[in-house]
Amino acid sequence: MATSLKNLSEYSQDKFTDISDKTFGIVVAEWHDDITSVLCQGAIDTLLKHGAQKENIFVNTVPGSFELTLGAQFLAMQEEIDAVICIGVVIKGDTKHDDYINHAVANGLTIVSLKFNKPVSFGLVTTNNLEQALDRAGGKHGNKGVEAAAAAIGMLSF
Ligand code: RBF
Repeated sequence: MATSLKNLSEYSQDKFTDISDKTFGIVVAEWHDDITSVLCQGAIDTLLKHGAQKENIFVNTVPGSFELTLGAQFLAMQEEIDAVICIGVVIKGDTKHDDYINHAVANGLTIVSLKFNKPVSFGLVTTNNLEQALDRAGGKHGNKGVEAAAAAIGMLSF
């Protein structure tokens, strides 16, 4: 995984299970969609690279990151979905909206994952400014969508 010392979205795939028959739901927030679309593509490319079938990847959008939780729940409750990947970008502003949204999403996705006993990965990029977000969407800090997909595959391999 990427760290401040290791910038690329590297991950260990030694123990990845066969995902050719697995079904993935991706929820993408429309806020900052120029960035979330890049993260989403990173997630899709990663699933395909590791053997997922294109027809087994379902992408849905929600208005903003706050809605990722319910979007994830709509997907997780479907029996045929094996794992859910959530993508959003929340950038700090003049108010504390980012704190409220980020905590709500982190807590909400945890609950959905435990409620449905399925991997629900947290591809929420939470930054102080636009530049930091771009750095994490195919920039110098890799692509967090790639890492969110890798986490979902990793948990399916658990
Ligand atoms: N949604 C995001 O995905 N990213 C943001 O950076 C973001 N900033 C917001 C800032 C404010 C002040 C508000 C009120 C909402 C913001 N939202 C953002 C939208 C939020 O996730 C949600 O879609 C709306 O609050 C409607 O429930």
